[in-house]
Amino acid sequence: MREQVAMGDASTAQSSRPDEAVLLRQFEARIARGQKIEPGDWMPEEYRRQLIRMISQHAHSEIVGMLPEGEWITRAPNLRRKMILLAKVQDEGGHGQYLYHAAETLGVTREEMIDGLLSGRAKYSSIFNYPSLTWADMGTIGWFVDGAAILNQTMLAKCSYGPYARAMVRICAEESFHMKQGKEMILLMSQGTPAQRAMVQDAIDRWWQPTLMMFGPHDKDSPNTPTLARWGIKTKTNDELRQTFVNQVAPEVLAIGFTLPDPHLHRDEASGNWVYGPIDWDEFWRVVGGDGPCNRQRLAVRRKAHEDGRWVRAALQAYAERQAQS
Ligand code: FAQ
Repeated sequence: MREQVAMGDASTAQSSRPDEAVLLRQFEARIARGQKIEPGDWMPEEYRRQLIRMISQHAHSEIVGMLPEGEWITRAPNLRRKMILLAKVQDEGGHGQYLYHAAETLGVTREEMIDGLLSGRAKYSSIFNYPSLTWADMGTIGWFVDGAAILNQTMLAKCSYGPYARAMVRICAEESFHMKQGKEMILLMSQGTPAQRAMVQDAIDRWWQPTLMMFGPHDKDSPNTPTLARWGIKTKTNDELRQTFVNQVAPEVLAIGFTLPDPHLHRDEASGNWVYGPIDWDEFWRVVGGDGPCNRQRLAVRRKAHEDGRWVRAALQAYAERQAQS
């Protein structure tokens, strides 16, 4: 009897709903035509899962990414630099908000995402687990880290999921300002005192490899890329973006009289690419796994911020409930 009911349900469902394979074909045809997928549209569960994974990790990265630079706001050398840094860190907070909103359109709640971050289950970019030791780190983060983020995010601005792509358009415009202020700062310091130049060289030496790691593992070790590429979320691979970054930034670093900490680095005349040496993937996976120089510190700061904000959330909730009743 139970079996009959179950079969009856299935046949009713089949007659009233197009077959999953047909839906998938229509979905993939829309992506192939360059149309965006929007929140209410049918999508494969794996597409939804991948997007939630990536967008929430991205949102967490923006929020944790506020910390290495936030530490320098009170130590900026003058008012102009303080205003620029304050605006940049505030922008990162805004990016996190757009991205949490974009992920919410896929059915995940803000609470679930924040819980993932604070419990240590969720990932965020490895780069933000390195310490910002000197003022030159502020310029280098802008130049390298925002520069790397822009390359990745310009690609994502064309991705197949509408809310993510649209969030990226504004984020990229702001990241572009971030990158330029970093580059300008380093350019200025490159013309400064020997102590300033030494400080910049030290920052470049510490941030170069972690920035290359930001793009993710080599393509052969990147399990998510094939699915993301199939459905138009990633249109370039980790290695392609990393190579574009090295091609852009390596000659600029050398042109202003600094070196990069890579004895293998050279320009390959045949391809025009700047060839770089091996990346320390053991270090990368250690950092991603929670054992980087600042992982514990970063999460402790976020947990405290969450606790400190508890009364604000409670007040907002109470206000919303009162409004709903009136
Ligand atoms: N850190 O299969 P793949 C910014 C994980 S925003 C930690 O290649 P996928 C702005 C990956 O999640 C920076 N984990 O993964 C700013 C996966 O694990 P899972 C963040 C990493 O997704 C600037 C596993 O390794 N940007 O900087 C990392 O195809 C300055 C296997 O990897 C985004 O999030 C990593 N670096 O490619 C803020 C952009 N790389 O999840 C403040 C959106 C890989 O299966 C100051 N995300 N993993 O357990 C993406 O484009 C991609 O997710 C990639 C990774 C390219 C990051």
